Amino acid sequence: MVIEGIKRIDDLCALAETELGGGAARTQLAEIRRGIMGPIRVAVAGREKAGKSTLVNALLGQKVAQTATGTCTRLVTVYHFGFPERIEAHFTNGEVRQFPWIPDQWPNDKDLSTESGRECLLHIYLSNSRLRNASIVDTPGLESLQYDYSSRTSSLMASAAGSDVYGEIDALVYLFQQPRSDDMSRLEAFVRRSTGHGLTALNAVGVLSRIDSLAAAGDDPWPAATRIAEKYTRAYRPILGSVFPIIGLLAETSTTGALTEADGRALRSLAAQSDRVKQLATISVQRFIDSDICLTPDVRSGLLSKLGLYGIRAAMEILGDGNVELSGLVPHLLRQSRVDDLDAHIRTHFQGQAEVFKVASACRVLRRLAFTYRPSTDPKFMSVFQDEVRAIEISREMHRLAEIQALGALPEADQIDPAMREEAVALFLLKGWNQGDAQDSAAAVDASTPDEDNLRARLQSWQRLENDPASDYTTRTICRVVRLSYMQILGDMSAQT
Ligand SMILES: Nc1nc2c(ncn2[C@@H]2O[C@H](COP(=O)(O)OP(=O)(O)OP(=O)(O)O)[C@@H](O)[C@H]2O)c(=O)[nH]1
Ligand SMILES: [Mg+2]
Repeated sequence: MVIEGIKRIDDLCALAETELGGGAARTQLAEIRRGIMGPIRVAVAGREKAGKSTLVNALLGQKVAQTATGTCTRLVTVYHFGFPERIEAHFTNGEVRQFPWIPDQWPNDKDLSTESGRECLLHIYLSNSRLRNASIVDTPGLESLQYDYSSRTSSLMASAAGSDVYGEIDALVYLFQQPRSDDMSRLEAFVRRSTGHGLTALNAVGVLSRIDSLAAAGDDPWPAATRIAEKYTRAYRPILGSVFPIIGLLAETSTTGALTEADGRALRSLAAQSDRVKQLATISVQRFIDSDICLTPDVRSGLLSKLGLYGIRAAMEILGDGNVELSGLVPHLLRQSRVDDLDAHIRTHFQGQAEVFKVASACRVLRRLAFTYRPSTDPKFMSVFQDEVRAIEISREMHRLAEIQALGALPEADQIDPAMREEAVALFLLKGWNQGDAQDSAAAVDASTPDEDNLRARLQSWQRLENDPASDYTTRTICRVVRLSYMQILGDMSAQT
């Protein structure tokens, strides 16, 4: 289903392309059109070395993003479905350079710089069917530039193709590497910068990454990981839909088919050693590297880079009984990575609402373009442009987004009494506005008397609470959304009679 807002945005961009001239504005309009017609764009962000690129590879089932122990991802990189497979570097001045996609061969620094030192955004097109329903955006670590946190974030985002890259994403996966005392303040700072990007618990989730390093070798990291993830899910609820604990490395190795037959043989010969030898050799990474256990140093370090110590132990345990083949080992490791829960969340909660999120992010970029003064642009056009952006923003489809967000905020709105909260849930969840059936909508709220007077009375009580100076921000926001929902129903009812 293509919602009407998408077509309106595409038409508006086509019109603006001729009116706003070339350069950065044109690049942004092209970016909006590409984004609005394509699948949802999910960004993976977080601290340096949190395992972002590893997770990107795991989600794609293909080792495309570079991963390393030193700082690695330096440019925002968007992976799209497309053919021929290629890399496009989009520069801030509108210039686009193309390179063939050859695995493990990236354009060098010279290819990706200009005389004025402009940065670029990389678009990589791959014939990977996992990209059909969601494009994935890999980002540099939040501390990879040497500014203070907030300005660094904004300059990082603003540097991407002359636009704010977070205006061009529709959903976010935020990685926490290890629980740290400043996680909350960092995420809050990130979200403060991103509120203009419309990230809410609906289209943002957290990931507690690299779970295998949470416990000492030989101990099970999952009880602690589950406890921390639950604690973070509660603490971050208004911002993140949920926090998933995962072992990204195991996920990447399993989904990308990185384990070779030779790895399988090496793991099997490890598994055949006595328990004591195995235990001693895998006490620590260093011990495993230094040990003289049956494998060459190269094979040992290869296994470590694909599985980590936890993964090697897990594989030995699975292979221990001698009946499991390599093909049987991989699904076990994938399950142990627990990436499937995150994958399912992205598919149901992000892709399921993709159209609404895409219109919302396109509107945010269009709003900036529409309200930027340009002496050479026809003022009459600018006023039409601004009116149309506002009209799309307050259209039914965008109100749906506000309703979904308000629904997410209701549990925290303790200034709203339980009966009114229940009324709002019924209104948001059951309201049949999408089909424009006002009677059904009204009946969802009040099955006994779905008449106009009754709805008006309800609308007024929400309005009173909205205008009450004692109401906090969340309460006022929810009241406003409910009031507008009632106004829509009333408008539909009068249109139908
Ligand atoms: N043991 C273990 N290592 C991991 C895991 N996830 C990633 N790594 C390793 O950690 C290192 C950094 O991973 P990346 O995916 O490059 O991290 P990043 O967040 O993209 O790093 P930057 O792009 O430099 O910010 C790599 O050597 C990965 O193999 C994990 O779950 N467990
Ligand atoms: Mg990276």
